[in-house]
Order: sequence, then structure tokens, then C-alpha cells
Amino acid sequence: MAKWSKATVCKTVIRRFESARRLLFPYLRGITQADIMKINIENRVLELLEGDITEMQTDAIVNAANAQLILGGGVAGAIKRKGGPKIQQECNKIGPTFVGGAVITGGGNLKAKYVIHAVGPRMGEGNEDEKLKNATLNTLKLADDNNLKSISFPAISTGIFGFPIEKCAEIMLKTTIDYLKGRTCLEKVVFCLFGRDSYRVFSDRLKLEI
Ligand code: AR6
Repeated sequence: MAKWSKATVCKTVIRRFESARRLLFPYLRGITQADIMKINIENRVLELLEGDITEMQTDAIVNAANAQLILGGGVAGAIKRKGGPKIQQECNKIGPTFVGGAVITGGGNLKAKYVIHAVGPRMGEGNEDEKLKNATLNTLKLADDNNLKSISFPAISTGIFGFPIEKCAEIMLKTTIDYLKGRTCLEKVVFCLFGRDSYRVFSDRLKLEI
């Protein structure tokens, strides 16, 4: 029997290790990534995940809008790029709304059928907490008015508008949990958080709320 050289043994071990690593990687990644959290409230689902909201397949996704309903950057920019010009055209017909308000348009080319444009506060304008609560609540009510079963929220106001994400998580989660305890046709509310840090802030807050 031919004796293996040290180099051949090393190469074989490395090759075997490599293929085992490749095989196990998605599984290991899956169990180490805490990137989804689900709780039940009165048989309705509240879910947190890390991702891009424009990829969500819920009935509606929520845009972090401004009162002029002009789609700028951040979530709005991503919606504009993927959803096409129709969404802005529909917003123009609706016209300006108020901070804390929410309006609905079609979803254009997005996977979601509708976009709910929720106007959060800009940090420093005053009464921000109340306005963020109203934007969340008005979005949920508008979803119900349109018989929607599922919606996805971003962390409203925490990007360009500069609102602290920890406070946003507290307000938006509390408002949503209270709402899901009452009468609603919503079956699922998702918070789609952009990046691991935002996800962690929301999941830490949700653990305190349950
Ligand atoms: N999916 C999910 N979350 C996202 C995505 C995405 N694709 N992109 C950004 N975020 P922002 P605001 C997160 O700035 O602060 C626009 O110009 C982001 O990391 O979209 O309410 C509008 O037209 C942040 O945590 O909204 C308004 O004028 C959160 O979404 C203004 O910005 C909100 O960030 C609204 O500012």
C-alpha cells in the first residue's frame, strides 16, 4: 500500500474540513442568527425580523413618510426605486397630510399590494412621542379600514428624522401590542428592521413588554 506523504494527508484533511464547513454553514448560521422573533397576542402574530421592507410580502408595507408625501430617501427612497413612479403619483393626488397621520396608496411594482404612508415626527419639532404613537395607531386603523390582514412597519422616524431608536421601539411596540389586544382584522404585524443593531433594539424591547 502506497504510503501517503504528509502534504497529501494535510490536503485531504483540509478538503474534508472545507466540504463539511460548506455543508454545515447555512445550518450553523441559522441557529446562531437571532434574526426573527414571534409572539402571539390574542391569536394574532407580532413578528420582528431583520431585512429590507421593500421585499416584504405582507398586504401592505409602511413608508416612513413626510407630511408633504414626497418620497425622499431611506425607506421612501427604496419604495420609490422598487415600486415605480405610480406610488408618488398617487401621493400627489392625496396631497399633504399631518404629522402623526397615515394615508394609503397602491404598492406599484412592490410585492405588497398597498403602501401605508405614516408620517413620523422630525426630532426637535416638539411632542415627538405623541406624534409617533399617533402615526403608528393611525396606520393600524387604516389597515383595518381597508380589511388588511398583514402589514410591515419600519422603525419610523429613526433615520433621516433623527428620533432615538430605543424610544421608537418602546412607543411603536407598546402601541401595536395594545392595538392587537383589541378588535382588529389584522392577523399579523411585522417590524422589518434594517440591520442587526436595529433588530436588537426592538427584540430587547419586546422581551421587556411580554
Ligand atoms: N427597509 C427597512 N428599513 C429601512 C430601509 C429598508 N429598505 N431603509 C432604511 N430603513 P428613514 P425617517 C430604516 O430615514 O427617519 C425620507 O426622505 C432606517 O435605518 O427611512 O422617518 C422621507 O421621504 C431607519 O431605522 O425614515 C422623509 O422625508 C428607519 O428605516 C424622511 O426620510 C427609518 O428611516 C423620513 O425619515
